[in-house]
Amino acid sequence: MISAIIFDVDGTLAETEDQHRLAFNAAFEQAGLDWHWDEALYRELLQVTGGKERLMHFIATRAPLPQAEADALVGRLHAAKTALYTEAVRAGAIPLRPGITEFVEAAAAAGLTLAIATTTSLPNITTLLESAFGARWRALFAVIAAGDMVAHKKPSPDVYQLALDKLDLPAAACVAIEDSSNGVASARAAGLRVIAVRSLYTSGDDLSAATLVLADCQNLDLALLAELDRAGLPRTA
Ligand code: XBP
Ligand code: MG
Repeated sequence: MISAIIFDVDGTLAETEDQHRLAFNAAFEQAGLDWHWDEALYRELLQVTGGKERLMHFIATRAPLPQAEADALVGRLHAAKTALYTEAVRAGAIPLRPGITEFVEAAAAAGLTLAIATTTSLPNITTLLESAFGARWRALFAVIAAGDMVAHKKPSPDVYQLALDKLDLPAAACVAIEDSSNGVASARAAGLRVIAVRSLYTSGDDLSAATLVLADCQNLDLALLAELDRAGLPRTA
């Protein structure tokens, strides 16, 4: 029986990625760099999960620097980007995806435990949840497993494994909600069943490793969890 739902954040709870992209670009400008990540480039760079890792990959492949300089620059840029991103979220720039609030409230009312397993930084999550649910978010979400709490980010299973450890539940008692192929791979590698929901920046991702693929979050329903508990659920794309 499924007793807990583990949510990804970026692309799943909210369409955050364009705000991340804008915050990266604003941080570049503040630092006097002429770098600009347009949507097409960002879609490509998203294959590298984690903002600091994404920056390091960009420097290594397109703007090479000595390693010590790159390390220092990535630290500074990422701190500036996090401040800019959280400021925008606090100002209400990022609503939750349609259907998420209803699904979260229904799951909580049904006594399911809710958790987060994400690559993004902790302040980004707490700011988003606070702006969406107010102070109640702490009561709604029992566990948060975030990017820098583990050694290896998605598609490694580490962050889902951490969420399971904190929940003190086996993978069989949980379902993950994801939007990207890296996220699906991470959850599957931790032994979880996965409901994948298509999102803007991951629309081209192969989600076929998910247990079930939905077109949008408005299709999320508690009845699906009961269906997942039954064998032979057909995959839909
Ligand atoms: C999301 C990410 C994150 C955000 C940026 O992946 O890769 O890195 O783009 O967050 P997922 P930070 O949804 O699979 O968890 O800059 O805070 O790392
Ligand atoms: Mg995601």
